[in-house]
Amino acid sequence: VVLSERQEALVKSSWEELKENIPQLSVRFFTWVVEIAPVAKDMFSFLRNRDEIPQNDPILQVHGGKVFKLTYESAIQLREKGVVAADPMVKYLGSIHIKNGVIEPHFEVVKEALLKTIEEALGDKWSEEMSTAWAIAYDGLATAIKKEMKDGI
Ligand code: HEM
Ligand code: ISQ
Repeated sequence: VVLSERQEALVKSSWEELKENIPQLSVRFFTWVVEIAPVAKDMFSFLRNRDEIPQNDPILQVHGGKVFKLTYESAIQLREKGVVAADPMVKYLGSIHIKNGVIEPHFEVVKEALLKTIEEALGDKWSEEMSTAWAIAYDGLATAIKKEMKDGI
């Protein structure tokens, strides 16, 4: 088993809480990405040529929210099938990230930022075990996307 029932439950319960706050969460998520890897700023159209992370940019909020939601859905897939399927969404994400100049090492940056954002958002409800569960879900999704990036479209 890649993800235990208990780990899946931890991701599910925390997602229920996180999803109530996607706009703020997305802003924090991007803030962490830029803090960890300042060069990443120039990759995103809505961050380029700006001094600060925009607090009310709908694209930023939707894209940020999608990363959380897709990671959550990957936890369920990993629990059920042990692998994240190369569905049309994963294929699309492979091509969009290639186009935007994303390379493999960037995935570690986004992973770290995602985990920090979750830790900060959950406060007392956060645990090491929960963080590990999200990390496994993210790695499964990242592996699927990176494979599409490598294989090309
Ligand atoms: C765009 C998800 C990793 C950089 C997007 C979009 C989604 C997404 C949903 C929007 C696509 C669209 O509808 O146009 C994910 C997921 C990731 C991931 C689920 C990991 C599991 C990364 C990494 C980087 C990155 C590692 C590198 C820093 C970008 C950029 C865009 C993008 C530059 C285009 C944003 C723009 O419109 O300017 N990503 N992403 N992503 N992502 Fe990611
Ligand atoms: C990567 N791709 C899309 C959106 C994102 C938001 C925050 C951090 C990384 C991201």
